[in-house]
This record gives sequence, structure tokens and C-alpha cells, in this order.
Amino acid sequence: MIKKVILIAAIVWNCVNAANVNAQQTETAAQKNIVLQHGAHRIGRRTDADMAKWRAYGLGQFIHWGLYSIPAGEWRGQTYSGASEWIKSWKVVSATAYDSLIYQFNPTKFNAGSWAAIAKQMGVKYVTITTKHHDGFCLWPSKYTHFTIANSPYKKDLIGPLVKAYERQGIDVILYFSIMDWHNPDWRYDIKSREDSIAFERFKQFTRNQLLELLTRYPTAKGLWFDGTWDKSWVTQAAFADSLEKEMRAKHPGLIIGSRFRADEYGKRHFDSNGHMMGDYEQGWERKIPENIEDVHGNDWDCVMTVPENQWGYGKVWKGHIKTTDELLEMLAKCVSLDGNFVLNFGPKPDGSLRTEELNLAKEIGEWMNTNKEAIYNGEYASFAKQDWGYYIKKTGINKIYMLVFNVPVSGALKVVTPPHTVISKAYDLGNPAQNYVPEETGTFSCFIHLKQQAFKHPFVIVLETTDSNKNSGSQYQKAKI
Ligand code: JFZ
Repeated sequence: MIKKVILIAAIVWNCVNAANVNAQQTETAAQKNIVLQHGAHRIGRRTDADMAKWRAYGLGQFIHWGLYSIPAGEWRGQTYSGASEWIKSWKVVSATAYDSLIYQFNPTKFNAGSWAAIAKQMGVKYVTITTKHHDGFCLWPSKYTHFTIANSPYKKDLIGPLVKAYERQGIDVILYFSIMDWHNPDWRYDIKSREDSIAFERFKQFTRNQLLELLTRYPTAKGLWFDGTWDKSWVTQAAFADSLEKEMRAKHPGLIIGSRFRADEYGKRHFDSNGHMMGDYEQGWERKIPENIEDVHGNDWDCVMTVPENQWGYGKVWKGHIKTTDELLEMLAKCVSLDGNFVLNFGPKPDGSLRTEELNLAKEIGEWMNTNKEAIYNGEYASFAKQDWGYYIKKTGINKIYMLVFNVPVSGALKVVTPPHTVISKAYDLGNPAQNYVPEETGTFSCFIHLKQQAFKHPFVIVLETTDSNKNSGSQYQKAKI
């Protein structure tokens, strides 16, 4: 009998232990604890003031400007439909002919102050400017190459005046920098020989020099937006890129760097081999927007968007669908509702002026922002179940929820399902706070907001002021006890 009890106890003990081991193994597999030297150095969002400011921007502007704005998608009378800033890579133009565009680059109509004023009127809080795109042409007079604005007929630095003018308008500046450089003879896509390796070592030093130069010249810039980091040559430089990132951060406390700068030692980009994001925000949302809050994994992120399908630099002919102001506003609302920022691209002309289509969009977005900016700045995911009429945005830190309405139902009734214990104490138009709504309760946590008019020219915003309480005990919509 005693033996039997001991045996049973032993079996039970073994089972419990086996279950524990299994649980541990499952956990280990899910967490993938690979030891990494050059993976993510932080898990979860940054908590400092610089990043909090970045998170609150909501709306940004991207500027793609360089030599490619001269051919603008055309070469010898032929129009090409790829992104205009890639023309040098299409072999329709020789490298020498392309690089000779430097002798034509003379933006006599350029006025940094007027660009910044346009951006301010549009309501943007930050701007990302191409200091050097893949073609290698530098918009600042870099000491490390002759292929810069200093050797164009214009001669003068473009980045300095832009940084100053935007900052004067209260707009933060991020410097775009392409690692891939089609002009530098030391650039390699892959390293296949000793010669390649020697050349690429020089290229790495050149890259480091230029980045430190940018941070020295423009110390007020808030961050760096990296591009051209996908080739094997760079992906295999985990240790170098990691130490350069550390060096830049030490030189420039608070510097914001996206997930597109470096790979880990296994060549994993954006997310390291353990699945943790590298850098301060996810940089993969390029002309696409996440659908659900789960898609962003709690990370900071921004979406960069073109007006036509895929043109960043100035292109004479815009083909295909051109996004409208309301479409872009909807993208903005969607991004902010999912904890991201929305960055709209502008491709200035070679003379420094902006194309009419972009000026009109900036003006119309600005008019909408003028009334509705309160719903965009400092906005975050609201935890309200998404409805077909549009997007919810919560004001960080206070009990205000904004309903950004893009599709008005024929019934004129906007359905709202509140999270448990959230009570709507007040509902009104953001553009006309005197216009109040009394929500009609339709369930324990759901109601209709009945609109008072039928036709709307533009998307609009309704503010919900909410309180936290355990009401509903006397509600006729109380759930049946089962
Ligand atoms: C890059 C550039 O090649 C392009 O010219 C432009 O500057 C854009 C903002 O960035 O293009 C990319 C980069 C990354 C992806 C797609 C296009 N991506 O991650 O899907």
C-alpha cells in the first residue's frame, strides 16, 4: 500500500515536472532568446521627452529634392513611369550624363522661408529632408566629396537654411540620409573580393564622416531617417553600424533613429533575431498603413506617403491615381488612430518652386487642420471598437475621444460602442462646439449619435468627453444573468 502511494506520488511529481519543463520550453521558443550583441538595445517604447514629442507630431512632411528633379522622370524625350529619383539606375542615362546634372542645379526660386511657411500653414509638426539620396548628391557642402551643392552653380548650402526656416516655424527637422551611394566608387552591393572589402572599408569611413558632419553642422536636427540599407554589403556590417549608431547617439543625446539603419549579426533588419525592433520607431510603413493596432506591436511608427502611386522626387508627369485631400486626410486619421504619424511627400522642382498640385493639397489639408488639429496632435489609439464611419483618436493624457468621420451612413446615425465603464458625458462638433449631441443609448455600452445634417463637404470631427464610472446598474440594457 505504502509502496503504491509512493509510486503514485512519484508519477504525479514527474508529470508536474514534465509539465513545467514543457511550459518553459514553449516560453523559450516563443521568446527566442538568442544572445545578440547587435540586436535591439531596448525593448518597448522610448520614454524620454524627445520621443514623446515625436510621438505627438501626428502630421509630417517629407521632401525629396536633388539632381533627379531636373530630368523629372524624362530622358531624351522619353517618359519613364518609375520613381523619378531612381532614373540613374535605369541605364537610360549614363552615369556621367547623370552626374553632370550638378552643373545645371541652380534653384534660383528657392526660398526656405516660403517652404517652411507653407508647411506651417499645412499643420505639419516635423519635416524629413533628403540631405543625400541614392545618387550621392549632397544638398550640404560636405567636406568628404566634391559631389555637393557647393560645386553646383547655386553653390550655397540648402540644408542649413531649411533647418533654420522650419525651426523658426516651430517645425522639427529630421535628416534623410541614404547609405547606398551610387556616386562613390567605393560603394558595393556585395563584397566578393579583397578589393571590394578594402573599398567598402573606405566607404564605411566616408559614411561615418558624413553622418558625424551632418550632426555637427545641424545639431538641432531631431533625428536621422535612413534609407538604402538593404544591400548585403551593409547588412553584414552589424558591428560597425551598431557602434556608429552608439557614437551618433552619444554625440547627439535624444537623437531619433528609425528601424531601417542597421541589421543584427544574423542579417535581420528592422526586427532582430529575437523579434525586437531595432531603433526608435518602425520605419517599414512605406506607402502602406497598418489595419489594426496589433500590427504595430506597441511600437512607435510613421507612414511615409506619396501623392501619386510611387513618385518621391519631382516628376513632370504624374501618372495613375492622384490622391485627393480627403483621401490623404483619411490616411492621416487612420495613422494617428493606430499610434503612428503620417508624413506626406513633396518633390520640389529643380528651380526650388513647388508644383501647383502640392501647393493646393498643402492649402486644403491646412484648412482642415485649422479646424480639426486638436484631434490630430497628441493623439493616440482610443481602445474603442472601430466603426465604418471612420476613426477614433484619443487625446493623450485626458478623457477626450475624437470621432473622425469620413463615411456618413444614410441613416445619419453614428454607432458608438464604448469600452466597459466609459460613459459619454458630452458630445459636440469640434468645429462648432455649440452643436451638441445627446447620444441615444442602444445597449449597455453602445449608442447612436444622430447627426443633425445630411450633407457634408469634408470629413469632420465630433468630440466625446468621457468619464470613467460603473453606471449602468439601472440600465434597461443590462445583460441578462445566465
Ligand atoms: C526608398 C527609396 O528608394 C525611395 O526613392 C524613397 O526615398 C523612399 C522614401 O524610400 O524606397 C523604399 C524603401 C523601403 C521600402 C520601399 C521603398 N520598403 O521597406 O518597402
